[in-house]
Amino acid sequence: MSLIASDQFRIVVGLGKSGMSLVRFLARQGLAFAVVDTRANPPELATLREQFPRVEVRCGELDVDYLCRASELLVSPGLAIATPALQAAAARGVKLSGDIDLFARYAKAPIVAITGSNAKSTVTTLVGEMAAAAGKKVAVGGNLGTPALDLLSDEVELYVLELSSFQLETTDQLNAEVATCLNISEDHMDRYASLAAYHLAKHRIFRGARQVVVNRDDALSRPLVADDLPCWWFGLGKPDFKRFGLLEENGEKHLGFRFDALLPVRELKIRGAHNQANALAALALGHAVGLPMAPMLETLKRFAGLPHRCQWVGERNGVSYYDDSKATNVGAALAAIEGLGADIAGKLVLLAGGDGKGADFSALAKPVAQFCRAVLLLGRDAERLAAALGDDVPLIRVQTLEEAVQRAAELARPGDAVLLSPACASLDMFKNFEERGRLFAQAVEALA
Ligand code: UMA
Ligand code: ADP
Repeated sequence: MSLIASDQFRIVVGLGKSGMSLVRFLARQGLAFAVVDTRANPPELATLREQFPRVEVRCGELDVDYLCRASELLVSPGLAIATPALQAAAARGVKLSGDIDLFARYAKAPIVAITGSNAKSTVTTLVGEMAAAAGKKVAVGGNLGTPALDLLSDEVELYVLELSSFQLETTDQLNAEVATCLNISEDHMDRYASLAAYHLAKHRIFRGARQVVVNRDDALSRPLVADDLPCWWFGLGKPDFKRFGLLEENGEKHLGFRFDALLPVRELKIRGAHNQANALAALALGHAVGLPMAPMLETLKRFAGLPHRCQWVGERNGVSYYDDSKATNVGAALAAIEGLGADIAGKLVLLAGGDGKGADFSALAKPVAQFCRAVLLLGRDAERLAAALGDDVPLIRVQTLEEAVQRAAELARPGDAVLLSPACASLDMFKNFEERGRLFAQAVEALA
């Protein structure tokens, strides 16, 4: 049989959440497609077979000749664009694309697009809640929650998307109304050859953007865009005409814009300097799409943060316990150690380790020495972490999270805080970061 590429035929690569949203979308549009996945039994296989029994599915190793039957491969974020079979198909003229690119082609309402190494979910949720408080019909999703294509609707007035570097790899033109890369620090170094390659993927978010929001305190967040593109800044320094920042009024620190104090930071429920930056970023994004200030500030006063992000989960014998299981990279753990460490009377007992994704942990050594009483190490990369942390602070190896919590409770003194902020992904020991956080909270609950 001759394998003729047809511009009518697409192949969805990957049958997880994104793949299934692609299937639903293509079926709705009446487009011809098939599905492949390298896994023998991808998670959505049963759902696909039940809901779309006529769609062809091939599982197992990717077959380049088969891929070349399509004019376009719609690649799930879990598979790197550098995968040899995908590159071989691309070399034979097949277009590589993804769900976000497709979303951008069909979305009719403006898009607020948010990426960054950390704070994406917090800022995305905040902007979504601000828009809803301002009375907009807003749809929020992407890497967080609902896959982007499932959000598409003619009713929607504003899309707020959290986008990962994985999703941006396959995104050609997003054409966001406003785009931001909140911050850049090392993450996913098991997928990217260098920080520069990761940075390049993230910055694809700015393609076709009409306005940008830039973090004044992180040079790597600054896009290469035309000088006359409207640009709003945020940062922990003083505000000015184009910049959201912090200012003192009546001896108190406030969120501010231009020359005005907007809200005392003590009225924020989310704590720490990094969360003040997040609040300012959300204000800048909301301002760019014309949200009024009053509902945005009301939202900031109400928002208590997302679970597993420096979340207070209990107190025992004068020691507070914080679940920061979402700290799956070094930058996030640094923010928690420095933010919480500076905020408490005592010291931190840190629980860290897991799948380090090839990261360099050395930046943790100094703040750990400054703020920690001890570190409990677990998971696959415990020894790599130990080597990076040195011997300024006692390092204790444990096998389970329960053991870590028990040892931490013995070591902590009143006024201290026990912080789960692993600087690593959870997948070597847990289903996901949520499960790791839940088990941590359960172990705290079980303490005498
Ligand atoms: N996989 C294969 N073979 C395939 C396809 C996938 O082995 O053919 C593996 C991948 O390597 C990966 C896993 O399967 O380990 C899942 O990949 P997927 O592309 O099927 O993932 P989805 O279920 O579609 O979920 C993805 C995002 N996951 C990833 O990018 C790994 C989800 O983000 C996102 O919520 C969802 O799309 C909807 O948009 C999760 C995530 O961990 C929360 N994201 C990373 C992060 O936040 O750090 C980027
Ligand atoms: P993401 O979706 O990018 O992973 P989250 O809002 O879920 O972002 O937060 C992930 C982790 O990053 C959490 O551990 C959180 O405490 C930490 N974090 C939140 N804001 C910041 C920030 N501005 N800089 C560094 N780390 C942050």
